[in-house]
Amino acid sequence: MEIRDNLQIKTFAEYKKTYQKSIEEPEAFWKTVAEKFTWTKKWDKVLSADFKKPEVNWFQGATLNITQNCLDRHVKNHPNKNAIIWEPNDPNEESRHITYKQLQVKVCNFANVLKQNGIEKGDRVCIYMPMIPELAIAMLACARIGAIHSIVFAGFSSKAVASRINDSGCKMLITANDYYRGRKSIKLKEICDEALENTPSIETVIVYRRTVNPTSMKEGRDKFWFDELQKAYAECDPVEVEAEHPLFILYTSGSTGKPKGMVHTTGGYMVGTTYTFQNTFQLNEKDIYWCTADIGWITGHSYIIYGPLCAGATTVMFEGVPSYPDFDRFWEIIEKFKITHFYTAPTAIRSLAKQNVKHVEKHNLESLKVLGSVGEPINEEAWHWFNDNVGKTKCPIVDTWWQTETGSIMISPLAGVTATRPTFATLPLPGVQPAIMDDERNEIEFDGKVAEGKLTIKAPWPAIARTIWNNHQRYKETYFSAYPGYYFSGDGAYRDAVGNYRITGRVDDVVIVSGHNLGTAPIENAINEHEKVSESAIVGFPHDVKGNALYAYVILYDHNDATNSLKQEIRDMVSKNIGAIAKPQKIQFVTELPKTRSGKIMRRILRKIAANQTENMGDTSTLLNPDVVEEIQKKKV
Ligand code: 7RM
Repeated sequence: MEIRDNLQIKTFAEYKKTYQKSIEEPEAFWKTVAEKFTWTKKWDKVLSADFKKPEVNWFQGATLNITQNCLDRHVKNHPNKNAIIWEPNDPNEESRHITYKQLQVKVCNFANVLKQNGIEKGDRVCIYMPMIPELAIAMLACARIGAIHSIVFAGFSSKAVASRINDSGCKMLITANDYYRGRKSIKLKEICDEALENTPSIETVIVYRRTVNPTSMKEGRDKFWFDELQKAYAECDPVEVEAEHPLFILYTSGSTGKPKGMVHTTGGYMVGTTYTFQNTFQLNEKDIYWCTADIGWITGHSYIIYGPLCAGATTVMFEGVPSYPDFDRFWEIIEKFKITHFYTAPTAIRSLAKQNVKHVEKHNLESLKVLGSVGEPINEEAWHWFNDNVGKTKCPIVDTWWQTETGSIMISPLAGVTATRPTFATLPLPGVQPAIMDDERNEIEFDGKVAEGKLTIKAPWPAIARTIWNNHQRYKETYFSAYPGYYFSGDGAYRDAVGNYRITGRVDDVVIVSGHNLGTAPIENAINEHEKVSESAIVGFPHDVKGNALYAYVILYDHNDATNSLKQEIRDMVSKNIGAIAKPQKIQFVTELPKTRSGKIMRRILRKIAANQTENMGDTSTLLNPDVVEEIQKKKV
């Protein structure tokens, strides 16, 4: 598979034709795509699946190694092309350019470190590292020998690491001593040491020295990355694995209970992420692609590493934050590397849009061709700011809807090929069959009229997660029980008269007030329509009479507007747009909402505050802004 081959859709007519074929003859369609890849043995059957069981198998009987597709193949064709360009947190530290050849050597070298420490095919390896090339090297080294990586975002707490290690029984932990993110120093090894007090399955810890600071090491267990490399060969043959062999586990938080270890397998995930990468972003050979996500999230797995590298692209990795040393860091990096494709999150766009526009104007962004957005619905204002100030109205914005569970992009414009529409993810990628379900749980078939309801997918696609680690029952209940025969996304969607999809938000946040099911997303939308409101979050809290009542947390553009009369205006607005039943009982003006780094509001925390159940807040270390929790609590109404 190379960047531009005849699988890249180039016109709207071609999209239509390809989409039709992918739906009518899915096996024939995906076979053509899969044939572009390197397999050690071809499949006996392209697809066998049953969403009722549920069970999904792609390319059964085939064997492969994904690193042959993202490394060896390109080393043959363009060894000196940059695979990874890395930008450090500190702009005065040197950036690193790693070619495909160099990356292959580093991956193979480290794969031997894994082997010499007893890691074999099928073993789980936990990776807990900052955004440095060694994180990519560690994950690819696992894939090289068929070990299953479980990457834990480096912003997570020791408890979060320990519970993830224990859930999947990891034998090894790969980490760094410490690092800087913005101005903040993070002592990663110390966090690991705390976690390691309760992780009996870990035999070895490999520590990469990111700084020269002293690091405490436990004799017999902890080993430095470089010491181990010295002892290891540079060549390592790829281990042949079955198409359905697990490639990685990635934990995603549920609305309740412990995180779910989503299991992604090798063949389908490779085909799905690469095909969607090529078609969504429409890269050319010389383009420089930058996705600002952390590799600890699915976006980083699929669209910093596996998709781009399998396609032979140059992918940029950034260690820092958008605000350090100043709010122009993103724009500076785009100028520095002449980025052509820039993929980021609405939360980042909104926070940068709040800054003086001079930060953007200071930099030459002419290299940009395509912009992308992912993680949450992008509001109209943010969309236009991005389009006008960053894209200078010349770059299509691909608003990509997908999930940890889907593995690859599901609904999105194809850059420059299909039309964009602000706030709409628009059309499904080939092979993806979305469906909208009504309140009676029936599908609302597309008939040229608008529709709104719950978003499901009615046929398997190659990169879907196959199970939850050690808990297939929970997989079935969470995704395949609400609508038998369909995958339920947990999101709501609106479909316009020509078939464009707009994601309206999570629907699992439903509150029952006096027996009425109220989705929180539409109420938030109504509140956000007030000109003084920048953002809001609605949760339910127990109420003697109504069962539940609604609590609204509201951010204003100008906090000085926080008055009782504004509260009344907000209630009226909800009344008018949705109905009196949806009027929030309590409204609290806040300056920030608790958010994950990918921009998702943590409603779990807001629910606890509203219900006065603040003794046990649970793990708040996944928050971008943990301090905000106390602030909100203090001013509770
Ligand atoms: C890729 C990722 C998944 C949830 C999903 C949605 C929301 C993601 C969009 C979006 C509107 C988008 N995986 N979401 N992308 N909502 N428009 N383009 O974020 O597992 O972390 O989150 O994110 O609610 O269900 S995730």
